[in-house]
Amino acid sequence: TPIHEFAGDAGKKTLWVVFVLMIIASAAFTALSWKVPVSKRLYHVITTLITIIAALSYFAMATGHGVSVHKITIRHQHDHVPDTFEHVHRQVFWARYVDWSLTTPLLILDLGLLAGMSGAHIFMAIAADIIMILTGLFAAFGSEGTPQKWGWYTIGCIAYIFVIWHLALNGGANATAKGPKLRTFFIAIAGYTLVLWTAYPIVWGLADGSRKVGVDGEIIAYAVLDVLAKGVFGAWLLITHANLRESDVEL
Ligand code: RET
Repeated sequence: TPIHEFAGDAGKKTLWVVFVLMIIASAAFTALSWKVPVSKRLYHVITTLITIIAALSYFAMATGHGVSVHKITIRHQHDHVPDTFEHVHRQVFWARYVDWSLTTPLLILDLGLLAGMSGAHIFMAIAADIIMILTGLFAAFGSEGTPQKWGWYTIGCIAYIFVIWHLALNGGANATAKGPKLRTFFIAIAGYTLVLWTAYPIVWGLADGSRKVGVDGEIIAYAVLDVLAKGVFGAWLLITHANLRESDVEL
């Protein structure tokens, strides 16, 4: 009989709570956009789209649609006795990867525009980011015990380093050119982003990757990160932008 690793009550409740929080954030960001002229609303539009996509993804996960059951067979090798097999059925929330493949490029766009990065640099960071998320998806569905599972994960981590590289070097240099106020803000919000984003592959490694953390633990950890990386990030960006002329984008 397989071991079942499924969401319990705590996990299911958490998914609904985050769905509601993302709806509230989307409404609040929309209301904030009405306080600035249309020409200054680009960050509002991008950031609201981020929380709307997250709300949809959380709705899919909470209703049981954005999830599939991954059947894992673990082979235990022994001396002198035949191999034994352990079967695990674990929920994998693929909706997260749909969410991340859309929202992380939008978050990079927010940061790239804020810093005043060139189109080419923003695009390179987004390209690396999409590779990071897609390889994470392949890793999540890769068979247990196969080298390619952690291989995909490793490629994802390398892609992540490229994302950081572009944002830190090119973003940092451009933000500096825009003046000390913008530089200080960019360093603060990009540093905040760096800390939060780096927690995702760690959670992935402990939960999806090595299955040391159960499904509820995984849901709760990502829930906290998502609220901070999308909701709190968005509020911080939009409120600061309203009072920081150097953050204006002309497009
Ligand atoms: C994966 C696994 C492969 C290696 C790496 C990962 C990084 C994921 C990140 C996700 C960020 C998500 C955010 C969501 C919305 O707020 C795909 C877990 C490096 C950085 C910010």
